[in-house]
Amino acid sequence: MGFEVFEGPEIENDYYNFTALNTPADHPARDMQDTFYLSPDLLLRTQTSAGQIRVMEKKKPPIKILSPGKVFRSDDDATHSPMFSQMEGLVVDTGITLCDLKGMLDEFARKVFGENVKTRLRPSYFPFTEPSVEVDVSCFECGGKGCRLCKGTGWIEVLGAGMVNRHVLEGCDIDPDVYTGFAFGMGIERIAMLKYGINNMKLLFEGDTRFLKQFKG
Ligand code: 2U9
Repeated sequence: MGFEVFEGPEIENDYYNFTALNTPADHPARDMQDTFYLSPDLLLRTQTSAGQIRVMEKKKPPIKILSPGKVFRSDDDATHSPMFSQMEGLVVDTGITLCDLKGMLDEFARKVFGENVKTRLRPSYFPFTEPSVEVDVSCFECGGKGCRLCKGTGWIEVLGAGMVNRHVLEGCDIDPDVYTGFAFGMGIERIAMLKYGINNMKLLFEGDTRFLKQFKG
């Protein structure tokens, strides 16, 4: 689809991880429970969007980047790990709309989950996108009729996305009255767990060859 891959640093400062992403100092996402701080200003990035700000500061639109990498959050149970992998994407240009996002997501869903899979957007909230959406795919197990995997709803949540908040563009000296953009983010392990029916995220990090063998070839 013509994305350039960009990888930023795993250690970030407060500005790139939070402030530049329209997350004010008193926002709950900054809570010490979620973020691993190394000093009052330095932290382990909680999202790869931190690095994408650096791209927007240096390069002016058109921007079309994918940002894969490890992120860190103080969260630990069967479906969460303190270190996991994200894939985020960002497209900024003149005339970019939510329709462009939906078209790209439809193609992504078909390639990853199967040709007959559809997507739907539900309203959500993230500080860095407005409007924000959660993205569901039609259940690839039952075709949307309702089963155990989709908990009878016919839909499975796979990622978050939205139109880049104008404050985020302004902070990078990009005029939000001229340029618009969409962004999306997903947890790669979560996508793999759904696709391969894995019930514990730790299995993906332990390196047990009895588990890994199933992915050979
Ligand atoms: C810039 C501005 C905005 C990236 C986005 C999400 C929505 C999202 C979660 C998915 C599962 C994080 O790994 S997760 O827990 N992410 O829902 N991420 S929009 O938005 C950006 C990116 C870059 C400059």
